[in-house]
Amino acid sequence: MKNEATLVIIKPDGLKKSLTGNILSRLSETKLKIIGAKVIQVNQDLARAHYHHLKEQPFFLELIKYISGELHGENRVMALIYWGTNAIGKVREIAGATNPEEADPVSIRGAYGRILTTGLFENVIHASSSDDEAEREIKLWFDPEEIVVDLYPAREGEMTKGNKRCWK
Ligand code: DAT
Ligand code: MG
Repeated sequence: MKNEATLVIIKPDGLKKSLTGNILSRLSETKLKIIGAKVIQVNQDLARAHYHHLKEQPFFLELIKYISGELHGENRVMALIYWGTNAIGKVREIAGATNPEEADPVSIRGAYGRILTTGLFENVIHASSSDDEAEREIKLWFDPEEIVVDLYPAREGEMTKGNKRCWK
């Protein structure tokens, strides 16, 4: 079996409810390796790019508010890359079904998720659903130097990228 990489996002509800430790403990049951991790604020562009496949859905705008923290007044998410054999399937299994009420009760979404009165699934974590999606998402959320394994071909860039800040 080949090694795979998969993107996990602990969404704003997970951080707001102080579930980060619990979720990381559950994910460690997979025995996969964390090869990248950071806490970031999700801007509109990233949110829309991440969920572009759902842009025709009636819940799209609320989903963007959810992942960007507007729904919870909590603009942090934790982004992680897990790596190892069958990483995508292993993480999807422990994450549980998209709908937290249909998810296995001992899965992460089954244990900690809920459905909002608006109907949006507040399901605590994101997990990549295929190899292609994982590559697209990891390249969207991480720069090559933030990952300790050379996952995909990269090129040398300029020392300072765009408006990226550096220490004084
Ligand atoms: P997943 O996150 O399991 O890959 P997805 O990519 O289809 O599922 O959807 C992304 C997010 O959108 C999901 O985590 C919660 C929300 N969502 C999906 N389908 C929904 C629905 N029918 N009603 C409300 N929210 C939904
Ligand atoms: Mg998905």
